Amino acid sequence: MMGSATIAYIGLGANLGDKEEQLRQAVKRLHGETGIRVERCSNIYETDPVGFTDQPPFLNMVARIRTILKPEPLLDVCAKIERSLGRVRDVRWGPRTIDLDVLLYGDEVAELPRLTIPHPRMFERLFVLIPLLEVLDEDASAAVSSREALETLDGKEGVRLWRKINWPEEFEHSAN
Ligand code: GSY
Repeated sequence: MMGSATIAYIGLGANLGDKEEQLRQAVKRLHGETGIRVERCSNIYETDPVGFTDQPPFLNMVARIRTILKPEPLLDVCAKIERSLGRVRDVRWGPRTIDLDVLLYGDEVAELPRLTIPHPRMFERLFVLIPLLEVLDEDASAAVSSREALETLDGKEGVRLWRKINWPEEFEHSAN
């Protein structure tokens, strides 16, 4: 049924509340959406805040999904999951209970009214690139640029492995 679907990558981050549980819930809710299947999940990383640095560390991860949704409906689903987990539209760059960003959508390069693909800052962010490269298809058009960006960025500071993730097995046994 999802045969003609597109592979997309969602970056997830949280730095308020029970950060790991919020990430897990967000992944489960993505997978529970009609027209979305979570195929792979990166490990979870604890990461130093980028941008506004006077805030708690984040937990970040990336999910590879297969979806029949177009990019903007997919963005709407991400916003719906953020709201369902208590996110309010808050200070730009500030702390958040949960954040879901559409990083890549197939091989598309697009400036849509509400969305730019690839995500405009993803190649500058270790907290995106390190988990992304765990789940990114070798033949994705962004694979080479992502690997090059990771090599160019200074060291791997500020990104620490927090939890190994085994999707979907261990999610089936967690609460909720
Ligand atoms: O863009 C996502 C929100 N965000 C993050 C994040 O997810 N991780 C880290 N380490 N820093 C961040 N700064 C912002 S804004």
